[in-house]
Amino acid sequence: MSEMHGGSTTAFTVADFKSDLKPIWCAGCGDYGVLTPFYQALVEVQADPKSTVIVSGIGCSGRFPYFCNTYGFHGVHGRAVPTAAGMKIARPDLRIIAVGGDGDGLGIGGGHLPHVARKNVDITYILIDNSIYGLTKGQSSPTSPLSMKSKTAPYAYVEEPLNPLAMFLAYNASFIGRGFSGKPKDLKHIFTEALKHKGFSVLHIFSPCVTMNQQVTFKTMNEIVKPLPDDWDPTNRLAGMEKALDTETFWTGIVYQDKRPTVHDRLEELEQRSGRYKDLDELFAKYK
Ligand SMILES: Cc1ncc(C[n+]2csc(CCOP(=O)(O)OP(=O)(O)O)c2C)c(N)n1
Ligand code: SF4
Ligand SMILES: [Mg+2]
Repeated sequence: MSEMHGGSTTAFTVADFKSDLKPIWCAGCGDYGVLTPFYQALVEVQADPKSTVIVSGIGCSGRFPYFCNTYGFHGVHGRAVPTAAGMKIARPDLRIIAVGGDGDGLGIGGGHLPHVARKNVDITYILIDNSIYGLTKGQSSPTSPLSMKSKTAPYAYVEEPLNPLAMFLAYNASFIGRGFSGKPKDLKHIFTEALKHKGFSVLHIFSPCVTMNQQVTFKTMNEIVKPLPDDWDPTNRLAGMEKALDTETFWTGIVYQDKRPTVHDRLEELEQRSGRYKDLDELFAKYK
């Protein structure tokens, strides 16, 4: 907790965001490299733990809320994003962050993303991608590369992987970042900017599973991941799509940002313009 000194409040530190529970991920799991810069970004934006909620789906990555000293909601598989969006609609005063895996967010939960993106609900979504179902011990996921072996594809995976970055650009999410848990400094910056963004910020984070996936590893990711050039223009969506479709290099950084009204802004504007039914009792009375 931050301390009061003569009426002034000291800043929140990383210690304020760490819960008493130590992460129980396998030694070397990429998710540690996501959690640490995530704490640091919460410090950067001085998120108030008392008005911050972390919502997760099911998976190893879904354990995130346990390790954060904020409010938390460990929901059901594939429903982190709609749960977070619903929370934001009900409580726009809260900072809501959704976290989940590639199976959670792109498999069972994949249908929710375009709608939260087009509504531009003011939440942040961290998609932690290890190209495998980690928690359930190694089934192929929607981002497992073609030919990758797994518990469910003992000879070779015969399906094409999804391209989350290209999907988020096609959905026109208003903030899109990509990062790698092997580059925590870059991740801290990406998380910080995403948390500052007003609207739907979505982050695709490569985070190798060292236990269940011997084919998408820190070594293979290190070889293919590269930061976007310094003069990158994040307002150019078409250029972002070109980078997203690059199969030789996985470009990381803030790929795209569009500062546009959120669904709340638009509803407020509509309410003011129409001047109607500010008083709900008045509306209900019409139907008595
Ligand atoms: C409705 C439903 N279907 C299936 C499961 C089983 N299940 C739990 S986690 C999971 C996949 C986890 O993979 P991912 O989302 O990539 O997270 P990771 O463990 O890799 O972080 C599955 C299939 C479930 N809990 N609920
Ligand atoms: S199974 Fe994989 S994703 Fe899950 S904790 Fe272990 S290394 Fe991490
Ligand atoms: Mg996974």
